[in-house]
Amino acid sequence: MMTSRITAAAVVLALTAGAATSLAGLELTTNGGFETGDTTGWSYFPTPASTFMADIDAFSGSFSGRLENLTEGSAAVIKQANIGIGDVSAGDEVTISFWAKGANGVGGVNFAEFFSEIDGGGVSATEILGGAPLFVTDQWEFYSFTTFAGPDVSGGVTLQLTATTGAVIGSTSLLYVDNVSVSVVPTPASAALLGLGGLAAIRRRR
Ligand SMILES: [Ca+2]
Repeated sequence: MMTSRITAAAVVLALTAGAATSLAGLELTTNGGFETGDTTGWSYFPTPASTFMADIDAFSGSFSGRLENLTEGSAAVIKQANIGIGDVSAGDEVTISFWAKGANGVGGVNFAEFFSEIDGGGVSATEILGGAPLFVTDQWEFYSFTTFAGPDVSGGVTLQLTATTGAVIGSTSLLYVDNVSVSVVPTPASAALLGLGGLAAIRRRR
């Protein structure tokens, strides 16, 4: 599986490099650094005892995003939802990165997930970035993932971050994020098709 993934990435990277002078991506997020001082650009799905706010405990600039969930056995969720409509195409290479820290009590975890959205509802691909919880610590750390847009992104793409608690008394989850970025390197049609082929190969092997 790793071989397929690397090969697909290499193919798309090589074609993209040949077609463009720069690999700099197009940024899709709004207020990824929370410098508006509020949660503009973010969708929030609370639990009975969760909070989401801009916080002055920032990695850079003046604010970060602070998501805390104190309800056992639940997930508080924030999203950059349905971003990049018209800018991201099927098979495009997408890089997701952010700084994060946090504190989790008794089974609390944090996930970063990436969805390829279909216009009108549903998804064409979902991925837990890194394939596991983020394992945040009390120090700011950098997280970066490269993936590919799914076969239908007519509804754009979504980055979802969670503060997920376990179903045990005292389970809590606190997540700070800053400089959240979702960037796409638009690919020529031929590269997008090859990228899709690579994705299909990866999916078949799962
Ligand atoms: Ca910031």
